[in-house]
Amino acid sequence: MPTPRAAVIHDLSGFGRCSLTEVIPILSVMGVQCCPLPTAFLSTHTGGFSGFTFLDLTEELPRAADHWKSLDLKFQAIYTGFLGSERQISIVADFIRRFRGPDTLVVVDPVMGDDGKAYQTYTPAMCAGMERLAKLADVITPNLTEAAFLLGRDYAALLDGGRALHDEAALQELAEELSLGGKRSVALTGAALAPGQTGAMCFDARTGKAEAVQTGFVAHPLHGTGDIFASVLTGALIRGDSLRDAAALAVDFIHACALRTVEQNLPLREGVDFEPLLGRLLPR
Ligand code: PXL
Repeated sequence: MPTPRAAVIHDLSGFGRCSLTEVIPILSVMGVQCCPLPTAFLSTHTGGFSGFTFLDLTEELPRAADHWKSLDLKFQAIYTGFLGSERQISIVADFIRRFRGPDTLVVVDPVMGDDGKAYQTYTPAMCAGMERLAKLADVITPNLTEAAFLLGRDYAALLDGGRALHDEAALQELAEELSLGGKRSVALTGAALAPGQTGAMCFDARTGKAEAVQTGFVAHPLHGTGDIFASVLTGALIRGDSLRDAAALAVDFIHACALRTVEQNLPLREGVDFEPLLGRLLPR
């Protein structure tokens, strides 16, 4: 079988593991050729660092897309993440429309924020645009903050003062609501069925069912775990895993990476120490 190919639209942050520095090794080890379209180059990610540089690559994206079209490139998957400007929303939407084939899997990770707040470089207009972009997806992977933004709800109200956090039925309902009436699958991250756990609530548009996958919660603010989740999920979906199995692989992998990061007392803003564990994702 030819090696499957994924176009990945995400930023390249030089230090502090996240986005393309996670997506490329993860997809590669899972047997997927990763073709990156960087949305911006940053010296570090924007969480926990100040003074980072930010090179907006908006102008480059349509030029690169035109070149790829002239080469008639085909992709088994298109996976989009952190965007660098409001204008990139329509550019990325165009990319999806131009390159989506009948069997192309479109994963939109609606990267916008965490802990109820938008990331430093995200404006309200970009967040509104992300909601439109996510309508093109087969699968979305929001965290709870991004779920609130996508639904236009207040984060605190969405969590119902914390009650919704450990309520399986409420999380199932939320994932289903995010599916827009079953039009897209949803892997809602940061969904915990009980204290001391974390994981994802998955609504599978193919089966119409919502099911949680859980692992132990490592109680530290770790960076870049959402990008690892979406990368492992995309790699596993490309090789034919179900949404539930793909999400289970992703949460177990992140749990193992988080544990070794915390055990070694590594600086949390540098992201999880995932490289030594990449072998766990090798095709079985
Ligand atoms: O992990 C999400 C992410 C991706 N890219 C950049 C970020 C963040 C989160 O802070 O700053 C540049």
